[in-house]
Amino acid sequence: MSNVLKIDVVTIFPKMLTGFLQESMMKRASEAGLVEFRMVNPRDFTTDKHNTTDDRPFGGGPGMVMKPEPLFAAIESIQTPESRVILMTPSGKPFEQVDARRLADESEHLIILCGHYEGIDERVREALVDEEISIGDYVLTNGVLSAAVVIDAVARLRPGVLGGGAIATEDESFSSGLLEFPQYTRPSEFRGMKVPEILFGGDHGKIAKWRHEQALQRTNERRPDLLQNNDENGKNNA
Ligand code: JF5
Repeated sequence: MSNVLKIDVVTIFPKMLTGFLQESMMKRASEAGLVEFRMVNPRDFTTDKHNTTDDRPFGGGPGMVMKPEPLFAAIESIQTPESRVILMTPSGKPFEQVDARRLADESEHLIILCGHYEGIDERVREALVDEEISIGDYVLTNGVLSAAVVIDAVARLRPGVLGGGAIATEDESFSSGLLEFPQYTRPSEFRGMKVPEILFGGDHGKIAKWRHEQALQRTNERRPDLLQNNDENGKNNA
């Protein structure tokens, strides 16, 4: 079994992703051969002279709907028995860290379909889509930015992508079920603002306890909903 995650993004706006994929972590991941990105443009699968990818909704109403033929042709050209087709849409299941973890652990080939306008023809959804994901309760002009969010969250969890000692995923927010504790670096005093003394003491037990208290306090203030499934020790039992 190969360790590379193949991610195909089906969109009529591929240039919206090229900057993101060519910088930082995504760039390093693909250069290292850990993730392979491809852009697949439904417009390249049209057969009419205007390269039409959308049309007015049957039954009337505002906006445009993505036509089935170019989407079927685009997806069928890249589908394999291993691929999983994900549709980005505000009506999908809200994306969480556990979804990123599952997709990172279980996927070999992701096909991410980016909708736009009023959405896609329902027959595409029924016949081709395995899973529908939302990144939050707001509406974007198209699914490309939400695809970028999912790609980033999944790719960074693949083995080798977070290089060096940076892989501290068990310490992170949403893995522990708590928000992050405050972090400080040099200088120890900046414009009269001091770094908490406890962080200089070298007592790692005390530091861990302080950080945990800070994380609990911060979570209680900002995201009390996250504490619902935590026990008295702050351990997440969701
Ligand atoms: C889209 C119809 C897709 O706006 C989004 C989105 C928001 N949260 N998650 C995804 O995707 C674009 C808009 C309208 C289908």
